[in-house]
Amino acid sequence: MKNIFFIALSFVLFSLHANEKIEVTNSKIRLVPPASTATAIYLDIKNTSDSDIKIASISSQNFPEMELHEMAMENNMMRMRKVEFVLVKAKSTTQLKPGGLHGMILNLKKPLVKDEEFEFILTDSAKNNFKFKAKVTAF
Ligand SMILES: [Cu+2]
Repeated sequence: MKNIFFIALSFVLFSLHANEKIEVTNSKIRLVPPASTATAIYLDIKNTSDSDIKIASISSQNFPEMELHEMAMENNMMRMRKVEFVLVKAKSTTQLKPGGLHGMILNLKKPLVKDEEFEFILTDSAKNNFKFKAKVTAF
């Protein structure tokens, strides 16, 4: 019984610790016209740990269809394309920002409202989840 308690406790401590590896700042969802069915989310992902982290997905209960994207030149045109993961090196910050990497929200079911806040989850390649919030912002 005692052992089970310790296993449970160390699991809780481990998950709490795992959550501290990443700090999200500057998160914002781009406000788009009501007719738009897609938008982007931008954020800075800081990795405070000693090992590289691969962000494998971004998700939200409010937005069932999300992807990680990058902007890239293709036949002299800037195009978006899906990426398998976003690398955040040890003790470094990776920015998801306009013109570069971003989270894509597809198939919006209802128009976004300025200043509305939603919760998102970043999941790394080891299946650790990192929660953060982002507000709908006009820019
Ligand atoms: Cu995109």
